[in-house]
Amino acid sequence: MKTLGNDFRGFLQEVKAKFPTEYVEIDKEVSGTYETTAIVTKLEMQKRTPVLFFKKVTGTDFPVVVNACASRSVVAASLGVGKNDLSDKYLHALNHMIKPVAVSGGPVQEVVLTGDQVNLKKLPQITYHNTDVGPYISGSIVMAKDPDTGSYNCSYNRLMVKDEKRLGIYMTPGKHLGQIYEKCEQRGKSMELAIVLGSHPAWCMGALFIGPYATDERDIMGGLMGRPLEVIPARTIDLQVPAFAEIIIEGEVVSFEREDEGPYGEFTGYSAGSIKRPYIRVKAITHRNGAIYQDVCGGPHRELLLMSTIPMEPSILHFLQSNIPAVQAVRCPAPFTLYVAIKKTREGQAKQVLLTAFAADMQVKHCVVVDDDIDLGDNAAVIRAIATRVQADRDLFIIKGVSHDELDPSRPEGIPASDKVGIDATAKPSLAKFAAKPKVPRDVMDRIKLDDFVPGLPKRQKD
Ligand SMILES: Cc1cc2nc3c(=O)[nH]c(=O)nc-3n(C[C@H](O)[C@H](O)[C@H](O)COP(=O)(O)O)c2cc1C
Ligand SMILES: [Mn+2]
Repeated sequence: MKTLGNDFRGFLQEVKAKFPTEYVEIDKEVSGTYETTAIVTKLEMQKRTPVLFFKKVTGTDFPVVVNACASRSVVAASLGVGKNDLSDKYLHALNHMIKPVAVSGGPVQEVVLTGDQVNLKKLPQITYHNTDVGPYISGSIVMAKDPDTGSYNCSYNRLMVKDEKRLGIYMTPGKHLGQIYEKCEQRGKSMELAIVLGSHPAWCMGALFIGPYATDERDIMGGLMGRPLEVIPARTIDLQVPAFAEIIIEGEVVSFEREDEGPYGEFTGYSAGSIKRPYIRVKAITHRNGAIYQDVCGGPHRELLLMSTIPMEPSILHFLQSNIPAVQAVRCPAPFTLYVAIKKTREGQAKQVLLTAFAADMQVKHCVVVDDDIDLGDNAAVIRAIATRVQADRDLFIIKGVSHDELDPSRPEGIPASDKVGIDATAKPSLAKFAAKPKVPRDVMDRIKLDDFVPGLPKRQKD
């Protein structure tokens, strides 16, 4: 099946045509200060997450799109599959990456603004929540290069609009962009960045791959699209940029300088305060004619959580399975939490899986391993496995003070580390030898017809 469009605007046109209930254009003027978030929040309260196209946002000429990746079926359709095949599609892309291709020109440079023409305040100024220090850009893919190997990295990093030409940036220490920045600082060089706005969902999902430092996420974007990402040289920095993006901000992170960044309402559902962090000097803004500004609502909203988990689950599954084939499935049910299902082949294997899971991504803080008779989508079933298959002294371990996301609000003051908890909730010594599960015999289930005994009852009853 084909992807929905080849770029952001092509995707939007096809969603509008093919999924009319998942796409809304809003004519009425809306403010970027809390109002777009209020609309997203009110719709989420009704379990609705359509793509929202705001035609007129106060103070800017750019229309704003939120929720491009807020529905699993729309993201799946954008990659040419049904929603149950999303994880398999991602795994396939990891095994069939496609490198970017240089093209001779692209619409993203139809308008080029440099020097005094650079003004971040002309872009939509979106403030999400009352704890945010001010407007942020949070729907952009940040691209940078390793200073030694030249290999590219892509990630999402919130950007605080400080003035016309400066952006604060939050790079989780230990994640790849932070590592590139550390290397650049050690060499006394600034780190050049291309900030990409208006990305096809395949680019978004590719950028959010969790895995080795050396993997170029653009190759996964290609794998997901089934065609290479087309790139052209940026105008003021030594980086390639996607030719068919909507807007590119070119800039550099200045070495050794720090300024306050935050507070900002985070994906954890908390606002962890303001910390001295690096900032970006913007050198150019380029964009398409009639460029569309892509936004992702900050904080624990549906789009951000889905964007994180859709790529995270197959990325971690890929890593675990390539080390331990007994691993069958994974799920990230909450921030910093991972469930893994295994078909256990020997004693001690679940603990080996736990140790490997902590190595898969530093954000894994609490990990539970269960047998594959447990449906990971059913939290109650996982909790029941913990209740009935775990003896804490035997099956639970804590590794104290391990590197972790500093946005964990429970971590000790000033220390970017957390205690990691592993729970082996598999049946011991094996599922086959564990206490029997009671069942009505198969032949009786087949023989008994409800209507013969309790006719006329409504099919479903409220609890
Ligand atoms: C909408 C959104 C916003 C994010 N904001 C940040 C951020 O501000 N800082 C950060 O370090 N990671 C942020 N992340 C998570 C990273 O983008 C993600 O962990 C990415 O895979 C890191 O790239 P890397 O594996 O190449 O280091 C965000 C993710 C999403 C979906
Ligand atoms: Mn990376």
